[in-house]
Amino acid sequence: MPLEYQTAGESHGPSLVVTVTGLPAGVPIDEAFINAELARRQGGYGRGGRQNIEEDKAEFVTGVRRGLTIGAPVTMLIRNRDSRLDDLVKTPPVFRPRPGHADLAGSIKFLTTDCREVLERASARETAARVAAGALARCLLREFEIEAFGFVRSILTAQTQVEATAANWTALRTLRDASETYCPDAEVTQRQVKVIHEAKLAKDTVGGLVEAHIFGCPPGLGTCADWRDKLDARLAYAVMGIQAIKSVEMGLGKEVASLPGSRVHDAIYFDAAKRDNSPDLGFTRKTNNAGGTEGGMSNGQPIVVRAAMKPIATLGQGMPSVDLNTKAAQQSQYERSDICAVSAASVVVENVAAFEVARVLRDKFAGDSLVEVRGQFQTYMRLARLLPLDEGVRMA
Ligand code: EPS
Repeated sequence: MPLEYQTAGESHGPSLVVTVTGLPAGVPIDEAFINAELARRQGGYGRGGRQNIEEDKAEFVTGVRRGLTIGAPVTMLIRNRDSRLDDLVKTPPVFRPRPGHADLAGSIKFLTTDCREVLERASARETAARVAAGALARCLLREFEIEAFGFVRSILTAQTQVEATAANWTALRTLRDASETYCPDAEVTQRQVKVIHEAKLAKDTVGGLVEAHIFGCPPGLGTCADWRDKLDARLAYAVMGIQAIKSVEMGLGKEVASLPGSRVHDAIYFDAAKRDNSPDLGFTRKTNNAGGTEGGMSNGQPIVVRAAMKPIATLGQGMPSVDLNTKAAQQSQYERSDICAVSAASVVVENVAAFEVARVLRDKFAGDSLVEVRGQFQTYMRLARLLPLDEGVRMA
């Protein structure tokens, strides 16, 4: 069964729910880690009043026994404290759509003039469920020493130039965790805080760039044989599906278009000392412009995904819009919201990207129990290190 997930729930409904199918039995569930990721998603400078109300926690309602998966669908429930969906006073209709939100297209789609019908499900509140799914999948990835690290690269024009590598990412994680904006660069963090504060004073909003790096992937996850299961395609699909994301890149991204091949492609070397203890099996590179995939497959280098988040669509000053009932020109409706949620988006992208890596890992290493999956993984790694395989091994 493929590794997949389905979320449900509205922003101000009773709860969010996510069901993850396709995990093998025997995966240890690190609840503290999942809840820490949920808490991180709630933070970051520039968040609105809602996060003072919520305290996101995953309650396991199916698929887990005594801290281990049992090979059945795993369902997690996250309660909304600000639950008021049926209260027409506290959640009144919204007739003046916000440019940039789902309001206009969604209300026409569902043949209503009340954007509330649409915005409750479209809300980025749903990303809590996606983070829970990704963090759960990371409990499986950890068994194979695959780790994810996400951070904020820029907010508006305040951009860090730090480079994350397999050697420095844990040190960067400490810097990130000390940063109000989740940027592993103290000087740039200060500039980002200033940018967000100025946007707040101007009743405006700001977006930015986030990056996720996934370390420890062996070569050969994903496929070159079918476009639907290419790892880079899966990552792009999943990350573009996050609220407010407008572009997704891997590695050098769009810069590949303006450089010659000799400066884009990552030359291949072999270091025998790394053959047995490195996910690249000793096939080293001095650059990682490809962002860890070639031909739709992981190539043993870190996976690097970058995404651009647009500014939040709910502006304190409003934007020119139209009343859907009267068609009269009106400013868009203001509802309590965030000024900037780029920090939160970095947590979402980190976990959403990790889920896709877990998905392709499961595609390659099937099996009902973690013991079987681990056995298949180890066999593959052993054979890959033995290449070229002699006739005896091939026929065994
Ligand atoms: C959102 C509007 C705000 C955000 C929300 C996304 O919610 P509220 O209307 O309750 O203030 O805070 O994000 C979250 C609740 C969250 O947990 O990330 C929107 O319209 O997309």
